[in-house]
Amino acid sequence: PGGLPTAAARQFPADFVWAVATSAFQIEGAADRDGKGPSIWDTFCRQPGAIADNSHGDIACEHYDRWEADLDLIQSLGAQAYRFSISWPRVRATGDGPWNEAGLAFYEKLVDGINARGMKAYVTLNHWDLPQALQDIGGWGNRATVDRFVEYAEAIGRRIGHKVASIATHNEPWVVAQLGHEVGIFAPGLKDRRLAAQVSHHLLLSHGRAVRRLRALELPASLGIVLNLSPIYPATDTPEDRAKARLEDGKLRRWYMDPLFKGHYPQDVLDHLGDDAPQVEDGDMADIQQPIDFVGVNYYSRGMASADNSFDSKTSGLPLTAMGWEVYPQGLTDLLVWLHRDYPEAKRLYVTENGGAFPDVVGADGRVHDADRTSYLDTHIAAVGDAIAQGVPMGGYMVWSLLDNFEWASGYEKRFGIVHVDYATQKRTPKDSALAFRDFVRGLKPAAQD
Ligand code: PNW
Repeated sequence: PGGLPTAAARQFPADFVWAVATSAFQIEGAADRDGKGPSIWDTFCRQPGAIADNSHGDIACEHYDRWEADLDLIQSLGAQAYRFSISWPRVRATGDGPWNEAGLAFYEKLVDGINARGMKAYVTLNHWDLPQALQDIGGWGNRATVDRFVEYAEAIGRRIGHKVASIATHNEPWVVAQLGHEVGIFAPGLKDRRLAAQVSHHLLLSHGRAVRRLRALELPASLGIVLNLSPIYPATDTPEDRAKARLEDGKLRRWYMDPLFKGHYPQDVLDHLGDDAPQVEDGDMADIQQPIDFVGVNYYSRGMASADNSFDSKTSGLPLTAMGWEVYPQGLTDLLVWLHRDYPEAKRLYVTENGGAFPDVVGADGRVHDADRTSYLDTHIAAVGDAIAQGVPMGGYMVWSLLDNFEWASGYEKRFGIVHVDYATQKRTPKDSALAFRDFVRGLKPAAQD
């Protein structure tokens, strides 16, 4: 086994799941085929200046038509599971009217194809592509969207819930609330702090109520949620920077983890929000605190807090990815260890996304030599091994991403794939990092590979 030497020196449990991840809007294309309605990302992409290369998701990786070959590819890379998301407006165009049989059938055959190849399906219900028709009546700011989401969760549970390993309600509610409704760089592109706080509450409430509805179906699937988390370090040891780091950790991590596992919002963040704190109705907090089976952690980099915002990643001395994000594998170990220490109620943790955007170097041999991505994966998988050695109950590790794809506001310019996509021809070429990942997984579990 070659390519990931640091990771290979670590111990992983025999049932640890090695996987690759994608999301619907970023790969499917087929934006208006077979009864799919528009999502808020279809709309946002048409807003001038919203996307770096003025691109959109109409075609993307054409996964809607190429799903079978893509599943063959995932299997050939030795993945034991595939994390993907369902496009809500593909299965219910307006989020409220009739169900779209063609959309439901697409995901059912995808899951059947995953299972037929001996892999497990890890489903995400909301990876950001809310039906535009729901946005037109207030989107996640409207409490009625909670009810629509629970209906959607139940429909998916009934259709495919008995043949998937896992269902996550939301992907990265912080990103939806903050980047979508306060900073405004992601769909729906709004800039309103009070609205963003209310959105975060409705996302959490819809999570809890969807979990309760799915539990009633008595499915074999494990149920949970996926959060984007980073350890937040103070830039210096001053009391000011330490206080800033605590507040930033409150906004990113405790704002979601405290309601999920302790039944309340963190008081310091509520105080910080003041009049912008969300409206919470009787029973909401109990609904949010439904027991779940796992928390998925998406980790890309550390966070650095300085009271005067003077910290600059460009001068930190750490290597940077093409996104400008610092490469800091120790942050993943710290994050997982601290998460388990603070929230032992979260029974199992997964790394549901980890990876990096790097420039691809195509060799004379036609291969894609992405040594920096291979190194990133190696050191971060080793960091997960270090967390396991410290007693963190880890369930698996999922590479972001299987394919180069639509990287949201960055369009197609940033490439996160371990498989290269030539968008002119849709040709897939596994990069060196994909081959290293395959060899690493094979080397770890010789019995599981025939
Ligand atoms: C995640 N941030 O997004 C998403 O789950 C993926 O769909 C995405 O492709 C991947 O990470 C890489 O970006 C994030 O600025 C985007 O804090 C931005 C942030 C965090 C997560």
